[in-house]
Amino acid sequence: RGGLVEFSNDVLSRLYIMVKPDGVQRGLVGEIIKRFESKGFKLIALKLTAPGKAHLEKHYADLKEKKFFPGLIEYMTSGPVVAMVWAGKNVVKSGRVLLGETNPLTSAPGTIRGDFAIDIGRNICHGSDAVESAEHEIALWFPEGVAQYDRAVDAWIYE
Ligand code: IDP
Ligand code: MG
Repeated sequence: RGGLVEFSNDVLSRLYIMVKPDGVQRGLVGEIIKRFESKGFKLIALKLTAPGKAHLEKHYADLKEKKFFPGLIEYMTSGPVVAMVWAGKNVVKSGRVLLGETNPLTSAPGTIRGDFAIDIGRNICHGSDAVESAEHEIALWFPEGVAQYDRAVDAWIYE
């Protein structure tokens, strides 16, 4: 079970999660990690990093025509972020549910954004929106690669 050989939605897949600068400043790193950890997903990469404008423009390249783009890049470069990769069954879809909607005000209580944020431009945490974008983001943020290890507890999480 340690190897992640398939990357489609219903089987083992990988998700890029990033605590944004406001989440780091507000002391929510542990809380966000805890939710993915206690759900049962496996942490395979983690770092605190502040890569700068060009890197964030690549990360959000699909939004560059939006009028909020300059403000988004300014926000995302306003302090360090915590980048991580989580692995597990259907982790992209499930992770987006844990995260909540883009707008925290309409995110359900119990979700990360629903519980800890108010404004769309300060929504504390990023999560990839698809298996393909997750793989793209993992390559961008972790060119050094991610860990591969077996977890004995997986036998108690997966049937
Ligand atoms: P997502 O983070 O839920 O996937 P996206 O549409 O991919 O949402 O947008 C990326 C990020 O851009 C959002 O998380 C949010 O920080 C920011 N953003 C999106 N829409 C707006 C907006 O209308 N005003 C300000 N910031 C926005
Ligand atoms: Mg997105």
